[in-house]
Amino acid sequence: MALTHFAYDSELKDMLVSIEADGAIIIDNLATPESMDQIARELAPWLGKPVSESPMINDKFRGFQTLRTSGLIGKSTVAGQLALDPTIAKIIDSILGPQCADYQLSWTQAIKIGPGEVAQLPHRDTYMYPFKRPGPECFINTIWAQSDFTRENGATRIYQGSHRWPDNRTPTEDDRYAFAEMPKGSVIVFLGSTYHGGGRNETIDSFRVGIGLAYTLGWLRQEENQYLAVPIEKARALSAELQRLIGYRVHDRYIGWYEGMDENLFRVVTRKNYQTELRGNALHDDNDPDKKKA
Ligand SMILES: O=C(O)CCC(=O)C(=O)O
Repeated sequence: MALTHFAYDSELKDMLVSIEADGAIIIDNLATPESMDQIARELAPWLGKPVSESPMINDKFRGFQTLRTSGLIGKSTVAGQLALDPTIAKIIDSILGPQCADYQLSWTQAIKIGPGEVAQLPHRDTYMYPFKRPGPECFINTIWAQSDFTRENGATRIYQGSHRWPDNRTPTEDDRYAFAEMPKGSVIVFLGSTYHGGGRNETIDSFRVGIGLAYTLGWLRQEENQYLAVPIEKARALSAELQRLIGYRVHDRYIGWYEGMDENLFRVVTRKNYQTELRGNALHDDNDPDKKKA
């Protein structure tokens, strides 16, 4: 089944219903083609290299025909604008909000899949967090189409409904997946627990460029170390909103403080009565009835 596409001004509640059903949605043309051209220019010093000089290590998971660069908030002003997109913010807030006082940016990566690349191993972005699945979300990813995403050039593959799979269920050959086919400027939003992977690039000359920006709970360690990834002089020049988003703030009064800190950091929004239902992974869950039987 194809993924559901929304217009940039669609109702939030409709988008949330679709994410709950499929684990992913596409919002068409949320960014302008001009901003996508600008980000391409900003990232050209990294993405313009041959794949053999990829700033990130090429391996079986990351692909041998794929060029990647991270630390995007320090490299591109457009990446910062996309990270703060108000439509995305409402979605993230609705899904991660019940688990935290405020969410934060976790991972940034531009991914340029080149001709001849094979399909990436399907995976969940939440592997490194030992919470039991299915369950409340701790991570949401967005991949913006800097180029058109097509089935042929490596559009992300999404296993619809896989966010409901238990921990011990992984994709098999029989599982069907949808392609995140979308025009440049569109974005796919998917849950951290949704199985997905970069697609195979069957073309001889077309590159698929995605701008990945993922978010996590404000109290959880970010996947990418934003304090090191964004040089401090660049971080100082960001807007206060973006500084907070990448982690320069205190979560709910007590996580992330330091002696001599700016007291304004204490003034971040504190969500009343948030209460996470995240629990440890089933492998370590003493309350799991199946485990007791064994
Ligand atoms: O490039 C994509 O479409 C997905 C990439 C991805 O999931 C990853 O590298 O972890």
